Amino acid sequence: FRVEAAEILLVRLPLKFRFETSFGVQTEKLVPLLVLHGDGVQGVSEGTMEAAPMYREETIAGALSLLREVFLPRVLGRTFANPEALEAALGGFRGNRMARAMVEMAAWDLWARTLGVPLGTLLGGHKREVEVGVSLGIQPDEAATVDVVRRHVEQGYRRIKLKIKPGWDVGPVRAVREAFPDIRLTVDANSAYTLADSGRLAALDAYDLTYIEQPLAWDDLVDHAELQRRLRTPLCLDESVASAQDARKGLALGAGRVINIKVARVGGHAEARRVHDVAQAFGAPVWCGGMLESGVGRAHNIHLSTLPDFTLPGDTSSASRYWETDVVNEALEATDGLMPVPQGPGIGVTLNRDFIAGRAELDEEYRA
Ligand code: OSB
Ligand code: MG
Repeated sequence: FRVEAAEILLVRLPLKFRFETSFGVQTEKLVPLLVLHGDGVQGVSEGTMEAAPMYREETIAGALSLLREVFLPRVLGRTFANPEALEAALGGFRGNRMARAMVEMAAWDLWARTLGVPLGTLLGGHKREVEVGVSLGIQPDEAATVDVVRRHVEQGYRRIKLKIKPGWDVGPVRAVREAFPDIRLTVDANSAYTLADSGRLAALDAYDLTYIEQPLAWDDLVDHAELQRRLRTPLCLDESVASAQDARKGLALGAGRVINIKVARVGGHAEARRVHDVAQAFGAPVWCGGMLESGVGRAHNIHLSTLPDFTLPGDTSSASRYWETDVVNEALEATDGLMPVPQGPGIGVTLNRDFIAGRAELDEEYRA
């Protein structure tokens, strides 16, 4: 495929719920989109970095500047045999995987549309629907937590993940477990603890959690391995895994027994598939994490989740939970905790150009 032109769009979407995590409170989402044009088709991707470097080190401003100055000039006007060849053209640069992933993921969509097949099929997946759960933010108190969990259990979500932080952990987990003895329950700390808190975290062993996600530092594997030795509950790595090599090191060290794969965090679909393959070789289950994506990133996540080792429910819940109006025309809605894989070519969704035009804070076009 040949990359003829590129568009960078930036849309601000109000979130339908207040999302509180150990990072702080989020009420809206800035969504950077990249469209690559070639051979009469277009491919689209979503950047999952945020305005400030809270989750990982990347930022929207940094990513857009890299796209304009470094990455797009290396792909515009060029022909690639496949998305891996494009990935290799950007492979000499360090870090900035979410920014590189914008180019790589748009290229996969473009390539799949060129071939007329769904992206999941091209990646090697077979599922027609994928199991999903929800990630629930920190609530004002335990009663509100039990309420919000009840609403989502009633909707059929197959796993409930509670955000925790020091001082907001054993209490809400105990309350939810007592109210729902049989649900698949997990917690996510987004790096809010240190090894000094291992006693507190070990107290969570009493609540039959499927895993504890990223309790320790975003760039750590060694302390996670020490913590895992002190806990019965499996640890799940999120922030700490930026590549298949990180996944290998983390699993070999015993830093965790489960991996949350976020496509953009690891640099795109090709690397995400390598992380999946490493985890599978270690016998470790993976699941697809979310970054409060619009329909574009959400559709990419659904397609990736069709690979066989995605055996735990992902974060890719219904788009209507997040947005009044999405940037894509198609609804991405789960029923009974099952999200259908959009079956058109590529990611199977199309941009709602009128809605985007009305809201775009940036709308730039680049040609070879
Ligand atoms: O750690 O999984 C995380 C959102 C922003 C940053 C980090 C995380 C999250 C989520 C959201 O948990 C999951 C979703 O998309 O619903
Ligand atoms: Mg997480």
